[in-house]
Amino acid sequence: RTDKADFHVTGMTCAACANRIEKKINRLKGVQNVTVNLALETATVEYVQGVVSTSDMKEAVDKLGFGLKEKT
Ligand code: 9UX
Repeated sequence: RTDKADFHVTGMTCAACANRIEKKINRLKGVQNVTVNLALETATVEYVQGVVSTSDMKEAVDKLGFGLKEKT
């Protein structure tokens, strides 16, 4: 089934940062939709459970030099 995760994003300083993060998460298999908001420092991801995990997303974004923290 499809799940949705909301994250706080750290380290973004310009609009291109937000685009880079969006593209990176979007490339992960099982991700269906990504929205990154630079001003709000948030990311919302729709994904297929069991295909990709929030840990996978954190790892991918970490490699770009940004931080993702799931909101609870
Ligand atoms: Mo903007 Mo972000 O020049 O990694 S792209 S700072």
